[in-house]
Amino acid sequence: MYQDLREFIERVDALGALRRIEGADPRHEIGGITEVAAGRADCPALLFEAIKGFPRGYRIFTNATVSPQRAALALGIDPALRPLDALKAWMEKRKTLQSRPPAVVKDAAFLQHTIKGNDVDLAKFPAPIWHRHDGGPFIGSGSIVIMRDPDRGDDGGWINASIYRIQVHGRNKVTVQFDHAGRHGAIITRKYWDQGKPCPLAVVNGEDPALFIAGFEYLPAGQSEYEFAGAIKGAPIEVYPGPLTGLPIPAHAEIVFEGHLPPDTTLPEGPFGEFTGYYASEARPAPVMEVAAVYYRDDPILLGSPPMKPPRFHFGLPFRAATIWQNLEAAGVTDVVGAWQHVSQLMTVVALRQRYDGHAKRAALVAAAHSYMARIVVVVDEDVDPSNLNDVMWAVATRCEPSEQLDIVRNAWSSALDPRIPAADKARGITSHSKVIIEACRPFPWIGQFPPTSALSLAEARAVEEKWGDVLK
Ligand SMILES: Cc1cc2nc3c(=O)[nH]c(=O)nc-3n(C[C@H](O)[C@H](O)[C@H](O)COP(=O)(O)O)c2cc1C
Ligand SMILES: [Mn+2]
Repeated sequence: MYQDLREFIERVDALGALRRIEGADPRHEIGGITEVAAGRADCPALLFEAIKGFPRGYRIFTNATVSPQRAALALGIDPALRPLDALKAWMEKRKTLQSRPPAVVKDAAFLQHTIKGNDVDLAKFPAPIWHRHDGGPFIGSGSIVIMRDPDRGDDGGWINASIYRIQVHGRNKVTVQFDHAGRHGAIITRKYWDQGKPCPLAVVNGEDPALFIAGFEYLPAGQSEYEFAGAIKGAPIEVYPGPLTGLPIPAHAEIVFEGHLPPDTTLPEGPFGEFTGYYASEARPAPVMEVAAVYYRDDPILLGSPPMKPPRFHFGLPFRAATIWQNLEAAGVTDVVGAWQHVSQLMTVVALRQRYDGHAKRAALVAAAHSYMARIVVVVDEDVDPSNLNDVMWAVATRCEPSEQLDIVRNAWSSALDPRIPAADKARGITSHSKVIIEACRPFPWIGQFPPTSALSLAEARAVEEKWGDVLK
């Protein structure tokens, strides 16, 4: 397994999936190149070097895990697996993950350079303006925010380490955006602020991809993303206590900020292009971090992961579909052969071998319940590859009679980011939407009479590919 971001980049290079780009402008251009690359079938990872206006050594890495292959690599799963097989391998691995507490080490690569107090000037680092109408430069688009729950337990307290975007507002000020008050970072901040105390935190820009993945997972409060990342890697995350805050900071991190959020202090944050492909809101108040110290490695690499218009997404394997798949099994829904998400999580597909009438709907309702912001939930038979949108739409167009096999679930789980919820409704606190369930399965009562398919089965197609694939290259 790779040790840190640098080793991960080496592995990506060895797979032939890295492109080095010189001379790009952090204002719009780095974001634009990232978006175009992410929309291509080969979807390369990008290492921006010699960035316009900055010394050569300051680098930005984007599209890290946007392809299925690199998402698998980051999880320690064979990158040669087909996407659905890779997601299944992750679902199986996730079920039995062994939590690994971080290990405290005596030195840290990020201590190679330190800037403190009045010398802090964040303009030293290239912070892109990712999308045309963003409210400013965002140094953190895939950065991890580290905080300690002030209600300390015997083990020194719960450390939360998840992804919240970071906008730069001046020499030593950044904002941290919590999407809603239930985010663990928001809950912890509130606990300090309610006592009239500043909330200490560290921001890690350029972290281990396993931490990037852990930072996206919905883990319960009290559980540390560090332990989940250690579990992915099968080895503890090495941490070094921050010189000012004592917070455990990944020793191999590229660029680290340490500081605090002064009580009840905010600045207007955003707008920022969202993963739906829209701007969700105008600038809104967000907590302000006063950056007291910056640490960085030689030739530091910022990990950038801007939200982009679908189908581009931070992760080329739909991790939340793996959780849905796991939940279906845990709920007793048998014979699920696959789950996937398209349109950047906005559409969920479940494939299963129907055993009884109502089986498909049972799966659909569980999947719909767990589909954040997805308006479309589709169930297909076992012969349809849920990761292939063409196959899925073929099933929809040939097996689903709309007058019989569509259902609408109202007031279901969405978000303030949903572009289709009217602003006036959002102002009244509405963040739910409706979901359509499309049963694109052969109707169970006459499944035996359904016309047989003429195309190769998935297994037959694979056998042909194995024997004849080279001729077709
Ligand atoms: C690249 C990326 C950027 C994200 N940006 C934000 C953000 O700015 N604010 C936010 O609240 N959640 C953001 N998220 C989602 C959270 O990181 C995710 O829901 C996480 O589970 C929240 O962690 P928590 O449960 O510890 O609060 C982002 C996720 C990714 C992958
Ligand atoms: Mn958390």
